[in-house]
Amino acid sequence: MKKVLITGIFGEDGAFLAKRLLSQGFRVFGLARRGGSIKSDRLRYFGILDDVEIKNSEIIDFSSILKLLEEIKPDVIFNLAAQSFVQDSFINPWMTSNINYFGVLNLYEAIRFLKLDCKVYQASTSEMYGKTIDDVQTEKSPFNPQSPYGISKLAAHHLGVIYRETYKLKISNGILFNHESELRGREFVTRKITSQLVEVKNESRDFVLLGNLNAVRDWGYAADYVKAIEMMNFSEVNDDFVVATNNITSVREFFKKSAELLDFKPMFSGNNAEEICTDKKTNKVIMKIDKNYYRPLEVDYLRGDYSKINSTLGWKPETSVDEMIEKMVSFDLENYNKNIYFI
Ligand code: F7E
Repeated sequence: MKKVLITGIFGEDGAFLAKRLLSQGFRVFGLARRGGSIKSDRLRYFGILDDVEIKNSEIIDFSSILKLLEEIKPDVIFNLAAQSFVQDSFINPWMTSNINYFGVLNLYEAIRFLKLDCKVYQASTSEMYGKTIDDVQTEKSPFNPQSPYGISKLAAHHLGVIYRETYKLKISNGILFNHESELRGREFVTRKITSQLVEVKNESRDFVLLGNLNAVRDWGYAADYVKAIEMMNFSEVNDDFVVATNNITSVREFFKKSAELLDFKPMFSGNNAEEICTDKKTNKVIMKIDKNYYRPLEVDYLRGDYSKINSTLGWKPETSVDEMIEKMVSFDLENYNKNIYFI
């Protein structure tokens, strides 16, 4: 039975991936930081917490990750462990860099030291493009990160390329654009919008407070993207692939679509920090701007071209942004007041 190690197993992608791999008969190990089990809600939600072999380890501690790899000797590693909240990387740049870059360095060095013949997937990100100049981003587009998060991920991305070329490690970098789902943490804008609008609907919240409504993202469905991740790590190819939908939606449009699904009649008025959204049916304000949610530096626009992974591995997105919003809103409606947070 093939042994798979997933770091970051308690996150959105980790849970979707563990579920897929367990159903195919793999032995799945999950790296968890000591005390991190408070985040095990997603695995519990899927009913797979007892099927995953959770190992306490620290990716930022070389001896810890070395011992873990020596013990498990995985055939396949998915490195999803990260400080993944861009806003937080401005507040905690050192910790972000430590986990997102030095953690990856530790992992590659441990593999090299132990001479493990394993495949590795590294979670790269569209945040590496940062300030974009082209309409569409491919694997060849210039990188211009706009946050400590983007820089840490770009450094890890380049490290993967170097270790692949120099030491022949079987590394693939997946440049994943934003991917969301019912399992997304509520600090990210999509799930914040769907979950808080449900609260507004149920009158336990007055309105949603948001930052920059003009930001444009290529939002895909996490379960689709996890399929892409799996395809990369189970193919003979070791390369870098963009995973995206090639469709774009602004934060304002995402809010509008979510509000309409909840039977609001959203109407936007005002400009910049004074912009509000009113429900035309009731004349109630359902969204206001809070400048605290503005980023010190913003990534305005991202749109990915997934042609390479499509032609090489046959992957394509299956869920449209509208279908995804429907899933998220339905989930938040059904689970309103049930204390399911997925932190
Ligand atoms: O922000 C704007 C915000 O935090 C999206 C991570 O998974 O995807 C994610 O990074 C946009 C930004 O995701 C609020 O300024 C407006 O422009 O949902 P987000 P992100 O920063 O794009 C990439 C691919 C990753 O790799 C990351 O790990 O929405 N925005 N108002 C807001 N964002 C938040 N969080 N909260 C607001 O109130």
